[in-house]
Amino acid sequence: MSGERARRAKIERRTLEVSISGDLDIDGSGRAKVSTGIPFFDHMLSTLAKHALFDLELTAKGDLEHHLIEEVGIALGSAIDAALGDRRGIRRFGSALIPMDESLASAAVDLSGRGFARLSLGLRDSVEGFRAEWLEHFLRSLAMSSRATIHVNLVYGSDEHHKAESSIKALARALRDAVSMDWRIPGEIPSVKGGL
Ligand SMILES: [Mn+2]
Repeated sequence: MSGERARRAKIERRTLEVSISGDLDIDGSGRAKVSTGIPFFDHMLSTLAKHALFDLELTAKGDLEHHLIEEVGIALGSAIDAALGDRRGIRRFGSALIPMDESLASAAVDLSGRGFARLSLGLRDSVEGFRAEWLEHFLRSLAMSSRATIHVNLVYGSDEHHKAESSIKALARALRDAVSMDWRIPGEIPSVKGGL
């Protein structure tokens, strides 16, 4: 339940290097239609939407994969920020501990209004052609532009695919809680400062 305002935002970002468009509904049910031209990145974005219960449509084209990943992070984070509006009545915090086979990852989110990321994903090799450092780069861009404090840590794991996927699932599940409306405080800003 989100009150009267639909918590949706258009995704629109064009630079000389990339072109990104789409739609985000943070009160969705996890339906994703994602096309970035990078199969493993599509898999991670769809997984994020699925477990955060975001409806996400996103198409991205660009010159270099590195540019694309960074700009998608910025575009999606900006859409989350826009969909959240003034952040009244949200739960604000979320955390999760998620396994995937031998891998275990933890995530904690504070929709604080301050972009910050502390990431330790333990990725060493590329996954399906997706470079190890790209996932952290994406998450850092997402944290900054969504104005969220995001901590993601791999507790342990050995399969690179599982390490990445458990990390994204943990973040998704934490985000799902953090963006949810808290029925006990309708219309209230969950901060003693009075603003997020
Ligand atoms: Mn997978």
